[in-house]
Formats: sequence, C-alpha cells, structure tokens
Amino acid sequence: FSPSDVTVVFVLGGPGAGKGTQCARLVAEQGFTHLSAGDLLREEQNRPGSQFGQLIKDYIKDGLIVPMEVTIKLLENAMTEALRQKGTTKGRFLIDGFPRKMDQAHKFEEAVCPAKLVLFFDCPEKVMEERLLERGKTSGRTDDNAESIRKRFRTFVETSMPVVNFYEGEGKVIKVDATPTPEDVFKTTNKLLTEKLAFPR
Ligand code: UP5
Ligand code: MG
Repeated sequence: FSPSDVTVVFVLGGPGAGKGTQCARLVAEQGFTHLSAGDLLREEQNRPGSQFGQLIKDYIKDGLIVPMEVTIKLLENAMTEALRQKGTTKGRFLIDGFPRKMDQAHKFEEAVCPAKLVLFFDCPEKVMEERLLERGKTSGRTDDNAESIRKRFRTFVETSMPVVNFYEGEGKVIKVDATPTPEDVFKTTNKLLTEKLAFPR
C-alpha cells in the first residue's frame, strides 16, 4: 500500500489498557477501519482448516507473540479486504495491538505500509489487571486469567515497550493516560490525533 493512499496508525498499550475500546470510538468518530491483530489471530484460530489454529492457541494462552509471518499476512489480507469492500484504494487504518516486537515493526513498514503515527495508551499494571480480571468473568478469552495476565505483562514490558520507545525517538508517538473514564480518554485521544493528523510536525 502506498502511504499517499493509506494512513496507518499503530495503537499500542499494555494488555487491558483500552486499545479496543478507544479504537471502536475512533471508528465511529473519524471513519477509521479498526483491525485488531489479536482479534484477527483469534478468528484465524477458530477458522476450520487453519494450519495455524493450535499454534495461535498455545501462544495466546502463554501471552507469547505469534510468529510475525502469520500476523502480518492476516493484517495485510484484512486491509485489502476492507478497501475492496469500500471500493477504493484510499483508507485510514487503526492497527490495534501490533507491532509487539521490533522486527515486526520493521517488517510491516517494509512489506506493507509505513506507519504515520503511534497511539500509546499508558496504564499501570494494577489498573490493567483489575480490568482484565473483571472482563475475564464473561469474556471467554483463554488469556483473561491471573496466570496468563502475568505472562502478558511480562511480554509487554520486555518485548513490546521497546517498540513504543523506538517510535518515541522518531517523534511519532501520541501518549495518552489511559486511567480516566473511557469517555475522557477518548476526548483526549480524539483531540490529539486530529491535531497530529492535520499538522504532522
Ligand atoms: N476498559 C477499557 N477502557 C477502560 C477505562 N478507561 N476505564 C475502565 N475500564 C476500561 O479493555 C479491556 C477491559 O477494560 C474491557 O473490559 C473494557 O471495558 C475495560 P480493551 O479495550 O479490551 O483493552 P485492550 O487494550 O484492547 O486489551 P486486550 O486484552 O485486547 O489487550 P492485549 O494486548 O492483551 O490483547 P490482544 O488481543 O491485542 O492480544 C492478545 C494476544 O494475541 C497477545 O497476548 C499475543 O499472544 C497475541 N498477539 C500476537 O501474537 N501478535 C500480535 O500482533 C497481536 C496479538
Ligand atoms: Mg484488544
């Protein structure tokens, strides 16, 4: 995809920081297409005949990062499909929960499309843990339990935070405090993102 046609915003933040919640609102407000890497992986895991089903299942339960070939292909296909459905070559995408590792960031930008901005939802582990345990009562997600949550936090700190720091160095990160109410987080996010997209520097 050409960056003159396609705007990519990576949406990062720890497990339970509120990436999905905020993306849903940005779709309603700003006409982005929302692609959650985690949701795409869970869909692929359940697709009959998928050769990656068991692998994805094991990685997610252990809070580990699925090999990037799988995730990047799913994202690329979903982007193509979204544009096809809209009958256009131009679009704006929120890529939620990806890249989670430095090599994924490089590979995606090289093979698919460079990222314009990174939204980073900053949230203390204590708050994220409470949210995930609460959601775990009804979510059915195999990783919303105390043990998997601990592993997810660890992967985030050790492997995914360096990605945020890298883009910070590139001046591309919009950092938002994710602890207020969803409504207040959204107001801040929407304002900062609109400004940055209009005036990139
Ligand atoms: N909530 C949200 N905002 C709130 C607020 N401001 N105040 C109070 N409550 C708030 O929110 C989580 C919960 O908190 C919800 O109940 C919500 O109502 C509440 P959500 O918006 O779902 O947060 P999000 O950041 O999206 O949390 P999620 O659990 O989806 O984050 P993860 O990053 O852990 O999950 P993801 O689906 O992205 O990845 C899952 C796994 O897939 C990874 O661990 C990994 O194994 C695998 N994966 C890869 O391997 N590669 C990838 O590229 C992506 C994923
Ligand atoms: Mg999510």
